Amino acid sequence: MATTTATLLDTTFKKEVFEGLSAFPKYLSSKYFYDKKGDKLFQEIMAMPEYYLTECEFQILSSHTETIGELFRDRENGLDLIELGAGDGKKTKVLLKYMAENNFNFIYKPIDISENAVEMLSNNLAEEMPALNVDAEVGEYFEVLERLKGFNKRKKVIMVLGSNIGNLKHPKAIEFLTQLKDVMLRDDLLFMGFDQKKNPQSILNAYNDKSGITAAFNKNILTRINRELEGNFDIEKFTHWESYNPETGTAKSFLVANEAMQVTIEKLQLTVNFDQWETIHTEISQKYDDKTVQWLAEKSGLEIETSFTDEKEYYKNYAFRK
Ligand code: AVI
Repeated sequence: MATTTATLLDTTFKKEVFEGLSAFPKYLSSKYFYDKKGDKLFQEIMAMPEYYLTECEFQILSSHTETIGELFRDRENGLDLIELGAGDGKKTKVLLKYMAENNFNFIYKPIDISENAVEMLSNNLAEEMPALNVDAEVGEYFEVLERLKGFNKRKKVIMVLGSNIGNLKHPKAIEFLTQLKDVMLRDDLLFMGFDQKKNPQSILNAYNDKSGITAAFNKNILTRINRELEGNFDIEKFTHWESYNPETGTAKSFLVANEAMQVTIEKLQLTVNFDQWETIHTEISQKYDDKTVQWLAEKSGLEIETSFTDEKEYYKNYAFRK
């Protein structure tokens, strides 16, 4: 009996890879960068001098710790600090330490799509800050947000660092912000990082480092298809390509086929033909300015309460209320 498409495409990963590689132009979602190897490569990206985002946000949280901490505080009932996409928690620890040392009554709830990241963070916090009340969870943002609706009724501070919102196109970003607004109560806060528009060369360098770590990160999506879906991509035949449009603030990553080739993906019963120089679009990393963030907030029913920036004004963290 012939396998039906529904039986064949029985996971979101399979379905989205099938759709993206059958489309013209071809695309794949950057959310699939993050397997064990992808997580490790992203850690390396965050430590690269070219990838200024991490250092800028760390500087913001370190130089405004008290103001940010006091913005979060609820002296009467305490608060729940929920972090979406917590990663290794390096930046958050600055705030957690301040809160712990200044008698905040709070629970820290880190949420990440990577089981690996959540486990490492929980173990690390248990060792470094054993008195901290941590309630970690693995899950996709949108799915976890649903569950947050029934969460404690005391103040919630939802934190999304790392300019993770930049990996969503504006309509999806508005959908995401609107869903966050929907789980917020009147006194809740949303604290979010937005990488800012700046000298275009610095942005290109951040996404096209000389050591090739970002290239390996981008290509990891093909390695993953080879391993998990029995594909036969010849990774060496693809070039990592980055573009930045200073008008729209959109950085885009592509994989470019260096020659014409045919790729088969057994588990999808799919043959993909590439012309020479054909592309797979893999990621957007949106850069913002105050006007754009204000527009996103208005579209999502949120209000900007305040914002914090670093010395070079490369990056901003905004606090929103509903
Ligand atoms: C996770 N995200 C915000 C990163 C970014 O800057 O778009 C992922 C990344 N892609 C290439 N370098 C880093």
